[in-house]
Amino acid sequence: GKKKPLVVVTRKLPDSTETRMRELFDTRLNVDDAPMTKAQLIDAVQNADVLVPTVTDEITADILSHANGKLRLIAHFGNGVDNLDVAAAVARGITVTNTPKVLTEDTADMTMALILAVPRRLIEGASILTEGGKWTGWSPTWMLGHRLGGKRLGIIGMGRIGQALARRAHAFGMQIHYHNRRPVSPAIEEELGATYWESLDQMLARMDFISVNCPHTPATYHLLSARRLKLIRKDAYIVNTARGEVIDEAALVKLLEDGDIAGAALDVYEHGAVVHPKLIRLAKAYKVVLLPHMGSATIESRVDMGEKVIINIRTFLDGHKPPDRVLPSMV
Ligand code: 8YV
Repeated sequence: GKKKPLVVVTRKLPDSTETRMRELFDTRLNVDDAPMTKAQLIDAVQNADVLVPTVTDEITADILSHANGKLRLIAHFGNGVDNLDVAAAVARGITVTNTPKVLTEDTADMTMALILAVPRRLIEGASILTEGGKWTGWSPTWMLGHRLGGKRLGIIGMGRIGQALARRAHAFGMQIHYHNRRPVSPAIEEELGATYWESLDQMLARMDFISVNCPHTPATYHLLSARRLKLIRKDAYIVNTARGEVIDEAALVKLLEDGDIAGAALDVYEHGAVVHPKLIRLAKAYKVVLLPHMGSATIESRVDMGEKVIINIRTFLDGHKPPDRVLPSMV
C-alpha cells in the first residue's frame, strides 16, 4: 500500500493523542520528552512530512533553510506561534496550523487565580501552615490583603482569552477596561461592561490590575517597556499568562524592588525557563507569585489540543485547508 506520511512529534503528548497518531500516521514520538536539540530539529525538518512542535522548539528561518521540499505542514501543539518563523515556513510552501480555542477557558481560569494570588496573599497564607508553627490562631487584623471587587482591571489584548478573563473578572465585581488594536463589538463591550482605551499609556496610569493577554509578535515585544511600566500606579498589580517577552522583565524587577508597584503574578518569563533570580527572591518575600507556564496545563486542554493537531493534519493530508491555519499576516 501507499507509504504513510511521517509525522515527527518533538515532545511527549497526551497518551490519547499519541495512540491515535500511531494508528493514523507513521509517527515518530519523543518518548523521553527532552526538548529537541537544534540538530534534531534540522533532522526533523529534512525528513518529516509533518512536524508537530511545541513552545519549547524554536523553528527559525535558519532551521527551515534545511527543508528540502518534503516537509509540508507544521502542526503546532499550542496557541501562540511566536516560536515559529511563520513567514519563512509559508515562503517555503509549508503550511502552519495551531490549536486555538480549546485552551481559552483554562488559561482564563489560571489568570483569574493569579489576579487573586498576590492581593489575597494566597501563597503566603498557605506557607504559614505548611512551614509549621507559625499560626497561633485567627486575629482581626492579621494577614489582611486587598479586595478585588470594585477595582479596575486593564486587559492588554482582548482576544479570546482576554474576553474569557473579562467575563470572569466582571463576575468578581471588577471594572473591566481594555487596550486592543481595535475595540471589540458593542455587544461584547456591553455584556462585559468593558471600556476601550485606544491609548495604552492612559489606561496603564489608571488601573489597579494589569493583565497581559496578547500574543508575542514584533509589535508587542516589550510593549510594557521601562517607560510604560513607570506609568503604572504604585498600588497596582501586574499579571502575565501570555508571553514573557511582552514585558521588559528587568524593568519590572526594578519596579518591584523599588516598591513602585504592589506586586506581580507571572506564568511566563522573558527567557523561558530561565527565570530572573531576583524574581525568585521577590517570590520568597511574597511580592510576586511565579508559576511554571501552567496556563493551559489541564488534562482536558492538552487532550483537546492533541485532537486539534490531528484534525489539522488529517484535513491537510486529505487535500483541504486545515481549520486552524496560521498566516504570516496574523503574526
Ligand atoms: C502551551 C501556550 O503550554 O498554547 C500556548 O500558546 O502557551 C500553552 O498552551 C504551549 O504553548 C504548548 O506548546
